[in-house]
Amino acid sequence: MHSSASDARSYQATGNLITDLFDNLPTPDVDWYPDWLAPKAAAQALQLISDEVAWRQDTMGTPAGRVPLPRLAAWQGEPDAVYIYSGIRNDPQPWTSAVAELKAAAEAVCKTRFNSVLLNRYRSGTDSMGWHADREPELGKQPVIASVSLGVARTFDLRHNRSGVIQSYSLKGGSLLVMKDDTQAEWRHRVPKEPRVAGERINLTFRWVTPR
Ligand SMILES: O=C(O)CCC(=O)C(=O)O
Ligand SMILES: [Mn+2]
Repeated sequence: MHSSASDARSYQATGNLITDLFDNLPTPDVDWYPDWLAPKAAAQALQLISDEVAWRQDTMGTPAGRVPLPRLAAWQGEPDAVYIYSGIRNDPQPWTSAVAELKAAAEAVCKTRFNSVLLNRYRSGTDSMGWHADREPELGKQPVIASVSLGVARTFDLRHNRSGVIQSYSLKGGSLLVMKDDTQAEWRHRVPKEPRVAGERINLTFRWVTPR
């Protein structure tokens, strides 16, 4: 007969090992407020922002030529908050009123100032954003980025660069996810395609861009 005491010990050891593995999972430096806006305020902001923002269909270069990005976008902010990506200089559009209101509310929670916002509009579940980190030099080393979501919930994946661990959030309408500290340096993030999602989502990421 094998000793049941030794079996018990090995189960215990395995149990502790698994617990330790989970305890040691890397976690991103984020603050998560799932119910940041009341449902009515979130629905109103979605309507106002869809209507008041000058949405653009940007394109990206591929080996097969330029193709439309799978989403609409806009950039608003102070006149000196110029943002360069893919070699393109993006002068901000002036703040519109519903966007400015959300900015003030996000500044109050984050206890920091924002001088710009990137707006992304996912027209349905087939719109998306691929893996990236927001690491442009004008954002600084440890940027605070306040991500406000309106409309249907979409999955937001954060993948730890070193371990490959993925932490997923469901960014529902009215939620606020604040990414800070080493989140951009140590993680990438994306909004994957979810073809079964029918509705529209708007996301606003408020940022501080070093003025040029
Ligand atoms: O839509 C989102 O939740 C993410 C948007 C994003 O990563 C970005 O604007 O850089
Ligand atoms: Mn991003």
